[in-house]
Amino acid sequence: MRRLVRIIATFPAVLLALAVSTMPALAAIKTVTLTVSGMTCAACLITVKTALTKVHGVEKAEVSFEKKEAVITYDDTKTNVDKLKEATKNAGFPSTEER
Ligand SMILES: [Cu+2]
Repeated sequence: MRRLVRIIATFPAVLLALAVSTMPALAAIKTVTLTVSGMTCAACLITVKTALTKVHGVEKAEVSFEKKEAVITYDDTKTNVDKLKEATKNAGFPSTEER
């Protein structure tokens, strides 16, 4: 009986350890907003969106022509903001991170 109590008592600690060890995987998904310059029509938007979506690690790229910005959801273990900025620049639309 006493052993059972001990097992029950250690259970939350095991759960906590498990939660902490799986946390980096959850924290890896990030969202960044980039201000994209040079977009003059809807085709530019598609170019920027395609360029961003092609980057390995990008899950979603919402590009707004009116707001001149791109909201990108990405896995930060696979890519980073510099690579995203490089992708829009290489497509002909330099961007900067919004803060
Ligand atoms: Cu255009």
